[in-house]
Amino acid sequence: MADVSQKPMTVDLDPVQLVAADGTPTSESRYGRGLPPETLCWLHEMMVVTRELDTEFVNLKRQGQLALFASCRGQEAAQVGAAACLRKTDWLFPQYRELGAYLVRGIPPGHVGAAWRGTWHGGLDFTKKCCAPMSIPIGTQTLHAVGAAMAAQRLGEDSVTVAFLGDGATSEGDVHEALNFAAVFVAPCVFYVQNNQWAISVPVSKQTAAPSLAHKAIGYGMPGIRVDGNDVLACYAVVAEAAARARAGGGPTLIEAVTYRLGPHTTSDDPSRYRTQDEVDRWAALDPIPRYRAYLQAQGLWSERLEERIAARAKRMRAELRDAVFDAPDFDVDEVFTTVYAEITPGLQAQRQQLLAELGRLE
Ligand SMILES: Cc1ncc(C[n+]2csc(CCOP(=O)(O)OP(=O)(O)O)c2C)c(N)n1
Ligand SMILES: [Mg+2]
Repeated sequence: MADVSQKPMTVDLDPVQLVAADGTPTSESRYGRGLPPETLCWLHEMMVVTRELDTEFVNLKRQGQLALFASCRGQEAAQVGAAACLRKTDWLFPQYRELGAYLVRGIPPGHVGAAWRGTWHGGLDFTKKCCAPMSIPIGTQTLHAVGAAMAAQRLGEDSVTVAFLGDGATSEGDVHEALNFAAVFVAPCVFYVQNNQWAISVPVSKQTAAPSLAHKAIGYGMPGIRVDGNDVLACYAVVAEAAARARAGGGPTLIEAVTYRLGPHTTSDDPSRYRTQDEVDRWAALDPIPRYRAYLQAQGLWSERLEERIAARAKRMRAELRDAVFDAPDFDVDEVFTTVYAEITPGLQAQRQQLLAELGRLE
């Protein structure tokens, strides 16, 4: 067994916070805020662009152009901060709500649109940017992240993997297996739980009897840490620390980013049926974007010109997304069969023949 006496066995319930809700720096001294000014401004840009595109995705769904969309409104800091501190060669294993992380990775919004439009590849293009396709089956991506981390370890690479999961996902058996494997095999993997307080209509209080989701780390023998998920600098710092530990052979970390899903679960959901407007208003007052803008202002880094440049970029990207979705070609249904294995299996070939016959397309 691993030498458990060396493992940190406590988790602080107070989330790490570097910037308070009013935009002033906190007294937190374990983590630095000293990023270069251009990085500090870029974090703001990525959060604003994420929110703007998120709104465009919702509009496109309302226009019948997408099958569904899961908004990340309110979680921009948690996603942008976590993705921004990583190397481009570190693999991301998202759930499905991680628009901010995809954009930081440089995944074209049109590719995300293709996934939500329900075309066959469902985000397969993401892999070109070291990002796994979205995982609709909750928690399964954590096993993939651990497997990929163990592969990197065996190949002698120094990349890390980051599994994005939700508070609800922590109740899945798959996530237990992933956490245990990662800890026992010292896998270079970061588990990044965005605790947005809800799993569809189930509150986080119904997910665990532990003091917090981060406390589960103790049972697995890995560090657990809570971070203010609406504070982009805190998320950046905490994930950077965990990634550095993993890269140096120190094994996995379980991070709980405490945040809130300001929108519905998906475009098919009506959250007013299970949560109060009071609650939403309380969290809306903690919105990560105005908070960080106030911080940049106080640091002398914010200007009208910066905001205009960001707004222009967001407008351009919204137009690009609309064009990509409206001009998307219809995919050939045959690709459902021809892209699964290098050589099609007899069972799939039979199904393919049947479908092509029904479509009158058999040569
Ligand atoms: C294995 C599995 N079980 C159930 C579902 C149905 N389902 C879809 S989303 C969801 C809630 C997930 O909540 P959470 O992990 O907190 O992520 P969030 O949606 O809040 O980002 C559930 C249960 C699913 N997709 N996969
Ligand atoms: Mg959730």
